[in-house]
Amino acid sequence: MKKVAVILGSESDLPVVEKAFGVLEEFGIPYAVHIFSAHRTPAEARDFALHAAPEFGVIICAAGMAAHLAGAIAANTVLPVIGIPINSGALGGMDALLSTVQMPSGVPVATVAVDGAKNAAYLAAEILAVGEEDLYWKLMLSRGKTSAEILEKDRKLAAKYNK
Ligand code: RP5
Repeated sequence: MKKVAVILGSESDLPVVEKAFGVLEEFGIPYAVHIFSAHRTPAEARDFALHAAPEFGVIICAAGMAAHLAGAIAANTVLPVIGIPINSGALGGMDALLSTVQMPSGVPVATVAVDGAKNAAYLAAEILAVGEEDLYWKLMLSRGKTSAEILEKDRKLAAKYNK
């Protein structure tokens, strides 16, 4: 299976991004983690994007504030890029959200919610599952488990309150 690359704009993004690692591990997806910055290490970020294929199948980029990392990576690869806008500044993540999501036509970044690290990992898994039947069924089972858990909570709440 191809690996997922997880790139942080700064080490300060790690506490949020770590939540993605657990999801990738749950589904047995190999991954590698790096810190590259669109502004502080632009040459290294570009070089990584240029050489990410064929080892990697999806690239997750997390950045806050003027969050250009996902766009800068997407500019240099046609691998799918998922952006996680990080809430790390005075504007509560709205700055990073708009910087990440508003890409020009032809260079997409699939942007998840502010601090949405888990969904970035789930989306990466779904992209890889297109060519990995085992992974596809692991994701299906996980969805079924989540539904069953919610239905059980509904049953308990209904038994307690709905007289
Ligand atoms: C962004 O600026 C990083 O992704 C981080 O979210 C934010 C602040 O970075 P540090 O100043 O904490 O390194 O580039």
